[in-house]
Amino acid sequence: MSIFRLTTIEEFEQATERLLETGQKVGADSWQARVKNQTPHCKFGEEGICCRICTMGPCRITKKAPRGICGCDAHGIAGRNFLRFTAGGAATHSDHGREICHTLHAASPDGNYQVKDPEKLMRIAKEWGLETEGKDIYDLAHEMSELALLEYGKPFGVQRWLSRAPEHTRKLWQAAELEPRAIDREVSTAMHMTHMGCSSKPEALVRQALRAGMSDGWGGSMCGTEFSDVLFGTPKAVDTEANLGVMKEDQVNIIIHGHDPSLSEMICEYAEDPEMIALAKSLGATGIQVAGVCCTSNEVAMRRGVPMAGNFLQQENVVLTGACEAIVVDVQCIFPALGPLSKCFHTKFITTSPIAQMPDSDFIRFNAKTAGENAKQIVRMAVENFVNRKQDLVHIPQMKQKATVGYSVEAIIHALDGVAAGQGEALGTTKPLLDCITSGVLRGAVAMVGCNNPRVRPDSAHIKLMKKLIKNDILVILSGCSAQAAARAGLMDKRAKDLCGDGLKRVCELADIPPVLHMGSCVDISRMMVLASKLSIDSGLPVSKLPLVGCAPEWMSEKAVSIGNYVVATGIDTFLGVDPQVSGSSEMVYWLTEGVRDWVEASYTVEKDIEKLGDAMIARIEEKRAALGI
Ligand code: MSK
Repeated sequence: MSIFRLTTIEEFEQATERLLETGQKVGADSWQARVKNQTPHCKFGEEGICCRICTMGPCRITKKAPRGICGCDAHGIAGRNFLRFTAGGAATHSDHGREICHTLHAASPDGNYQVKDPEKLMRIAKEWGLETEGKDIYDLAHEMSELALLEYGKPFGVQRWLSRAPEHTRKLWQAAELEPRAIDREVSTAMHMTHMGCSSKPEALVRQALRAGMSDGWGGSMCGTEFSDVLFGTPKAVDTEANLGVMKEDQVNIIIHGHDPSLSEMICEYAEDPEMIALAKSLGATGIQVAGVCCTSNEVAMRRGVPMAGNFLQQENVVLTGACEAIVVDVQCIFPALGPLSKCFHTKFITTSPIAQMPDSDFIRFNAKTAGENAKQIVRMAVENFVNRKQDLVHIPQMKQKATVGYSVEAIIHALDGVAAGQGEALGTTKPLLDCITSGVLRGAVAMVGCNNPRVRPDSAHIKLMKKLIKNDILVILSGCSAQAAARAGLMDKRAKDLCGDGLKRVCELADIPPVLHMGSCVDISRMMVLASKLSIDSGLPVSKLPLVGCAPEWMSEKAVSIGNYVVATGIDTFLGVDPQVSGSSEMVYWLTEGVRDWVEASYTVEKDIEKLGDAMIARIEEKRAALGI
């Protein structure tokens, strides 16, 4: 049996240093260099008190100039910026969800996409009150996709998915006017409210920020997750590997990066095509290796066990290995820097979506109808590029860890013996998990999500917190780049149970799970909302009373703020390691860290000292336990 140990942050950094040396040889730019050039950052921007909403400005708030030209103060400016930031994130996730609905609409028995989880489709259809008896599964898929697409623009009513939430939560939402109406409407309302001469009252801006976030997590993202499962299969536990060492020196390496599984699923299919493998062999490679970066990686790792090369701040590293034949991207979190960087190597930088078009890339427009042809063209392009590799630039850090991933809500319930689960009609019960929590075997759970951010030593906060939490018998569920940090370090190896407290270790052994569970990509935080709701319904306790908190220690994107807002709005206290750029307004700080608690029984905590952030989460979990008398 091989000896297990975690990969350290220092080892991550040494590998990066070595890759940056290659970069220097070929004159490549790097995010590390750009961070230096951009530091110090603009203080007004950091504090959220620069207004660029009309051309009378930009206006910046200082002691001498406490109001912008229109008279808006720091609170209104920071509030409007925060709401616009949220709207950007909600729009992005929700548009991803919309694309998935369109892919579902294009599904057919003999087309590019099939329905891989018909039971889940039936379950959702029943939830939505549709007659399923005797209906052709593809007719049902098309009907469901049309209904889902209507959720984006319906003139009346609130999101269908809200019916999944516990009654108590729904009442809070209703009372606080947080129920999202049409998904697109909440983004439009956010943009309207923040137009010059509209809202400047922090309370109103924060309320809409929560509602726009809700239209993402309980709207667009939920469409994205649920219908991706229908199309590509609901994840179940699967073994994979993580870190740059998953790339292979003797194979064609195709890196898929972005978020939408419609593209990556097809690339994976065609990379296994015997014709493509034969072509690769004829050109001197032994095969084709597909590996992922960011959330595209999470999607295909969860469903197919495709290895994970790295997370957000590793995206340049995959090119710097000199062994990347193509980096194929769809949408979101893609550095435009990949264009010029790829030009320093033989790498093809292939963009595929009209939403994310970048200079110095080969644009192969991908769509559901032509997906097969597009994917084949991309895979061929990568394979044919193998001969252009410059051998003297090739260096793949021999560093990887085993990981078991694929923990959808269904898979978690199944692993913890909550009966049915799997792919069946009913979700099963979370009672076994609740029993572990009530008895104190598990103290609680933390949902850790989010990105990397150069403001934090990459992945150090994620890994430090995870180690601390599992040692304290707290189960950690993960998504996005946070999940990849865990996998790269080795925390998703089942042997990481030895780093846990006795209680969690026992649960890991009995359920045969790793101590940190990969729930998917950033849209899949909707899975966490479903799980929290299920725990609340099964226990009869409000979500806010469960010993459960959220955390984003290294977040950076607009999507992360939208996520944070719907997690808080669902009643889950959320801990941030990076400031949300509102510190220039004491009123905004108040509303986010205290005021919203009156509406949703939860709020934000911001703490940049990671040790203290971990302590604060554990303390909050213990407080909740004490309040329940457990
Ligand atoms: S990819 S949003 S860096 S988690 Fe979803 Fe990672 Fe954050 Fe992008």
